[in-house]
Amino acid sequence: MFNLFKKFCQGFSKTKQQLFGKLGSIFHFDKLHPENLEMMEEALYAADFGVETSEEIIAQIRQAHRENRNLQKQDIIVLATHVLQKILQGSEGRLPANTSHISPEILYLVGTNGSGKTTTAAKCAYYFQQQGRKVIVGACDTFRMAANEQISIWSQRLGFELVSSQHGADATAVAYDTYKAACHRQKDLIIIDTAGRLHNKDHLMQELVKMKRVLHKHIDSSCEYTWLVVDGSLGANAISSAQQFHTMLGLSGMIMTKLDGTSRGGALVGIYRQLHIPIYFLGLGEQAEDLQPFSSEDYIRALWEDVPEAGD
Ligand SMILES: Nc1nc2c(ncn2[C@@H]2O[C@H](COP(=O)(O)OP(=O)(O)OP(=O)(O)O)[C@@H](O)[C@H]2O)c(=O)[nH]1
Ligand SMILES: [Mg+2]
Repeated sequence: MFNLFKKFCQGFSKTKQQLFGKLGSIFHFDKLHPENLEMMEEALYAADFGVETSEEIIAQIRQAHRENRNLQKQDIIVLATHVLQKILQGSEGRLPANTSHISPEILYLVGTNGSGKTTTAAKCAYYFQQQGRKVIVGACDTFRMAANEQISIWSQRLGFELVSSQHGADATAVAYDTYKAACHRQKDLIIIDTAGRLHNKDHLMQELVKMKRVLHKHIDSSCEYTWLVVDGSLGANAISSAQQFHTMLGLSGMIMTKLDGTSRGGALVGIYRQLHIPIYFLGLGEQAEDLQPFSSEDYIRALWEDVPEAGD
């Protein structure tokens, strides 16, 4: 658990540096200077928390300052933490163990080009195999030339089974073949990697609708998950595209990737606030083990607490 928290801290270090830098500047000799709160507000905007959340945090600080002229940094952190906890209530997605025995579960990973779907499909396969699940992956990005090779390298490296076809094949047919293979080989979790697409390209979105419709005839709806893989470094810019994916496909979850190395780690709050779709995992690096189950508590602490020393 502690290692997980450390990972969160490392992942969000850029966002945190930004917040802490400004938190220091609103104090002068341990006294809060309310006129400097604008700087703090700017830091919240820059970290991409969004207007509503940033304003809410600043309003809470102003109110608390009116009631107590002796506010300390720790008090500010507690206030911000409370605001974020309230917003992120219900945001943690948890995939239940598949005990239904009705059908294998299916997890569609969808999203815009380059958001991290293929890497995340591999990381998810690895994660769920470690959990004792019997996983098979469908290489349903038949559009991009190098897609098959990319996922097959991951499959060899991490030891998960893969169903693929040639470049240009019908993606739905590959998904169906994966389902058939899952039934034959008694797999209980199918992960479908899909080609990247822009949310406003209707014919490409329809391809996903068709894939889900065909598989839906065979897989119980309680076993279907459609997760949007969002590039977290895009910040709030990802919101409108996410909304469109949700309208077309009925998303049941999200994974935010590339949150390591971005200073826009607050975007997660803005995106959740807008969409209210549970977040299952965060991508905090390019390696298999860099997929972390989302914990709102660890996320908030990682933004506001000191980074533990390496080796702790
Ligand atoms: N730093 C970092 N890089 C990531 C993460 N997830 C994915 N990447 C990198 O992002 C790039 C794109 O990842 P892919 O998995 O190929 O993305 P994709 O959505 O499958 O791309 P398309 O299939 O072309 O739409 C790769 O270089 C990945 O290594 C992450 O959590 N952190
Ligand atoms: Mg891909």
